[in-house]
Amino acid sequence: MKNKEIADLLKRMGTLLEIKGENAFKIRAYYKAADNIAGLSEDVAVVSEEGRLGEIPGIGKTIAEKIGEWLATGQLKAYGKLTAEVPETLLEIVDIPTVGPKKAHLFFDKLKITTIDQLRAAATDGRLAQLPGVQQKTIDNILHGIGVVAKGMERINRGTADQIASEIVADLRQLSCVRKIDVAGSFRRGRETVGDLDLLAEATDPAEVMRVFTGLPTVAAVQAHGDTKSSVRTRQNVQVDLRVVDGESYGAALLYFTGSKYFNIKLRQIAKKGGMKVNEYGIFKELKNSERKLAGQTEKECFAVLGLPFVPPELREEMGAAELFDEDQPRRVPDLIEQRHIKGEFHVHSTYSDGKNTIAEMADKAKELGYHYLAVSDHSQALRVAHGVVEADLKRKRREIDALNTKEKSFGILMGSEVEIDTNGKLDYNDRILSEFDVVIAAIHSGFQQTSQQLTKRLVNACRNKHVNIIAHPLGVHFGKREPYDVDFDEVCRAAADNNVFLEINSFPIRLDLDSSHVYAARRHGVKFVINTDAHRAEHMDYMKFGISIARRGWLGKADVLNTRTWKQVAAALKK
Ligand code: DGT
Ligand code: CA
Ligand code: CA
Repeated sequence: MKNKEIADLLKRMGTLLEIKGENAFKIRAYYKAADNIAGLSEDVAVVSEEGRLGEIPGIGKTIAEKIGEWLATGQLKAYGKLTAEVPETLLEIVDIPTVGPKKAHLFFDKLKITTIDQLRAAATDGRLAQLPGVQQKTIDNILHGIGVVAKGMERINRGTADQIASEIVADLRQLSCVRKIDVAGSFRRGRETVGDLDLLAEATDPAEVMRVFTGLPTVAAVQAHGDTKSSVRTRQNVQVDLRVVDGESYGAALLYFTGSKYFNIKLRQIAKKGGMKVNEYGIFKELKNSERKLAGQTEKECFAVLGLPFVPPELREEMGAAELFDEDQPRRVPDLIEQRHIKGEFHVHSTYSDGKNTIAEMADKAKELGYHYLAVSDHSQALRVAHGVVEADLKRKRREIDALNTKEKSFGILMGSEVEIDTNGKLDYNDRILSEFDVVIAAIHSGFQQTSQQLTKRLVNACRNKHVNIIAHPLGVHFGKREPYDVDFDEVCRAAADNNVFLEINSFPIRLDLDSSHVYAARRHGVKFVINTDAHRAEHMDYMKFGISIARRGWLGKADVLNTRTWKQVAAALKK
């Protein structure tokens, strides 16, 4: 389906028109059309072919023609004309935190700024400061934002990495000469962001694998093309390395290329003490004038000959791994949480706020995933941009949930809410309303610029409210836009643990918040966790796997996570 591509194109047009300073009607038309196509369950190509584009709300004749042109030719003349006037690089400027289309228009209109470099220059040489309404604080925020964006471009988020890796792996798996293929590196260790992708394969015809790999449609440039090793850059500008090795060495190579570097060094030290040597070909016993291979085929036997327990990839980091190998008192390898333990989740949205699917549709997806329960937690009233639910609509939502539940025996829909914590730490619904939800999630969506003390106080206040069960995305991370808040995390953890509040691991790929290092730290404070997806569409519930990776990297077992329990156990665990 081309829906997403078309929606993106229309949204880009809307933004560029806004920067150009077109009239508001025209701009809104593009945004609205983009939104409605993104939310369409049908293939827009089919709708277009059947001449039904006009039936989609917000799509008039002009936009319908443009969609038709793009579907037929893969191009849009109007877009080419527009970007000749307002270059596409302006879209990068709009994406800088605190900038947006209005400021981009101002900078473009008054200073002819079209690139991030030009904006940085104008911010530092004093030209921005001369524009109307631009304060020093605005300029500081923009410079900080440019730094965050630059950092975000160095690494890719896990969602993007997952998409690229699964496509390439699926393509290569189809070759009959490929016997095994795995993604190694930081991706296999479950990291929240990935520098590049490292693939490893066993194949009877390595040259054929290299030929197909370097010729994949997603490849934009081939950086190296060897007999058993190649590197490419994809169209999204992500580097992917692929190595083909013998079956005899597959386990050793997987171990080596999974890393981390720190972990590999540790293994080498341990091997050395036992008169052994580790490299990507195997584990060897060092003899007087020769060496003997002890293991290499599987990772498991490599660990075994080193006298070590199998260490799951997520734990092969500096954080924690040193303790696993402590000589006097090695820490036991924990039983980590697994995806199959998840019995439901608490943070998904429906059409009651800014979700694209109805409660019933979200519930169907949850059942498909084998869940026993699902809390539908829409935004609260103050979050207007996300159509927060006003009090009158809460009754309607409750009735709808009750009606759906009477038809079910083994699945329960819960009435939740994602309630705004305002800039003073007050919640957006009063206690009477809050007491009527089955589960209450508190969250911050505004006032990110506050001081560390203020932000800490807001989170702590929310924990102390007698109805709050969960703090959503506790550190406000937004990939490429916002770094974690600078809060007193220890204090937040204490407040959560003391008030029986669960900290969320938000699995949405641009959030991944808490991240694994904060999970690891919070667990030591006795904090309990919940893994949610923050789904705004049914298919977003598949993001659960990203949250599981973070939980595993943070050393969490099944018992540390609320949504591994049955609903009955959950109800008891939520009592404050
Ligand atoms: P990334 O790509 O920055 O997210 O992180 P990694 O861990 O995937 O790092 P990468 O792609 O440079 O290398 C993949 C693995 O290969 C790494 O985790 C361990 C192994 N490796 C790479 N270079 C070295 C090295 O110089 N020494 C050792 N012992 N291992 C290495
Ligand atoms: Ca890598
Ligand atoms: Ca690499």
